[in-house]
Amino acid sequence: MRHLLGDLHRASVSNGWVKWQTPEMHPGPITTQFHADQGNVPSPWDWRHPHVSNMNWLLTDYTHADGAFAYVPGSHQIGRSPKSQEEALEHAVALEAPAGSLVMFSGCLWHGAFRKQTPGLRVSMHGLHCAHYYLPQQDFKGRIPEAFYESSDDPGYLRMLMREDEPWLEAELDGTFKVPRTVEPASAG
Ligand SMILES: O=C(O)CCC(=O)C(=O)O
Ligand SMILES: [Fe+2]
Repeated sequence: MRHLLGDLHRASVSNGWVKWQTPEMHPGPITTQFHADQGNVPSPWDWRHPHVSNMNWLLTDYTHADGAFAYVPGSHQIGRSPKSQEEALEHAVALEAPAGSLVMFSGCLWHGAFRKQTPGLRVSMHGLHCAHYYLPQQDFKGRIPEAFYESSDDPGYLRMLMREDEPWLEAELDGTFKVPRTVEPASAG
């Protein structure tokens, strides 16, 4: 994540994905539609400096038939989202990897998932991280129990991910109003 986003970055969202056999009524070869995770940022993007980056921790084996992550090699350098599903599907490949693998990718990469043709579950944990200037999807600050930090091998890094070192968006800190002002309050003289 430091390589992709720089030393200072934040956790945006952390969630678990559970997929089961794709029902016959679902059309086409794809379940998760092709997208880039920073697709809500206007393009063109500087692919050398992604706004977000993702990690998928695979808890079951990924094969094409098991509904693997699908991605377009080299698409992270195009600098925009796919214009259509077909544009991405034409060049998409399956990411096949055993359970326990950690898949890391830039927010510029075009990706989705192939339909799951087999019974059973596909299970993964996804952790989207974002640049320090980007609004995270979840507000972790002040919500993580201290014991969690104490049990971490790298509590400083975890605190940074959770924005514990960031002073903004607090109405008050040490009795002082923290929101930046353009006009001095009357009481200041
Ligand atoms: O595995 C999938 O279904 C897609 C994952 C994805 O889009 C993501 O983690 O951002
Ligand atoms: Fe995604």
